[in-house]
Amino acid sequence: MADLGKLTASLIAGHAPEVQKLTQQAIDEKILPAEILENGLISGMNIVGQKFKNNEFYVPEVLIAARAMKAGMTLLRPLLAETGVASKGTIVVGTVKGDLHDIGKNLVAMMLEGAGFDIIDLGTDVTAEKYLQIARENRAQIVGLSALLTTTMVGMRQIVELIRKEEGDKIKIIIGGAPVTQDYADEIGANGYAPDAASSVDLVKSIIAA
Ligand code: B1M
Repeated sequence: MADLGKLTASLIAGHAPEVQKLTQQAIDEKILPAEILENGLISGMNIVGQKFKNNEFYVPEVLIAARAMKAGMTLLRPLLAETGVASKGTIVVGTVKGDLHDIGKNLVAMMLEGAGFDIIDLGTDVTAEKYLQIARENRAQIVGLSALLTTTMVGMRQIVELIRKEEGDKIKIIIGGAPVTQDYADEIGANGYAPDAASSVDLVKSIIAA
């Protein structure tokens, strides 16, 4: 009998093969894909996020848990698409133009995916036009900008300006990265700032719920 609690525990421990095995077992036992996702995988990622916030987990543990999450998601994704499980929203993420740092952005993307959002990751060195084009094409609710350099962080203002000019407040913009602050987010008119990957999930949920 599949045990979703065990699946959650294996995800937190970062055991990708075990997560894959338990996910398959749950599928074979006809547990609904949405239930496996919510009560097996997302519940685990939520705990990983909490532990990361509390400094009980560091970057490597989070990356290993995210890899385990991916192992389960590979099996679930086609079934979720088939059963028409509604996505919680689409988010375009990327590191801004001129900036190649992606470890933090990847963590944010993984946490958001772990929370049930569809993520389109544009990678690094992303222009304002690209964020806008891809967000439009995919009807994204939120665009997430990451910057690690003081020299590239300033480019966030131009991205906010372009999206506001073209789409008004229809597409929400969140920002983050080591040099970024809430004050800076307010100054350039972004909809929110998150200091870390776990907080980005709370931020996105609050924006979507508003
Ligand atoms: Co670079 N680098 N780096 N670097 N690098 C820093 C950022 C730096 C602070 C190091 C230093 O001098 N002490 C410094 C920036 C100084 C400044 O501008 N104030 C710096 C520099 C100068 C440079 C180069 C210019 C060096 C050179 O070539 N002379 C160069 C620039 C290249 C470029 O981007 N064009 C460069 C290159 C590199 C590497 C390629 C070697 C490598 C990047 C590898 C990669 O990412 N694939 C690298 C690294 C690894 C770092 C440090 C050591 C670590 C960054 C990191 O991954 N942290 C960094 C020093 C440091 O921070 N200790 C440094 C871990 C990561 C989990 O944290 O990215 O902050 P972070 O993400 C967090 C939060 O910020 C937040 O959540 C994440 C998880 O909790 N967050 C978001 C991030 N994005 C978010 C988006 C959100 C919400 C939250 O919403 C959308």
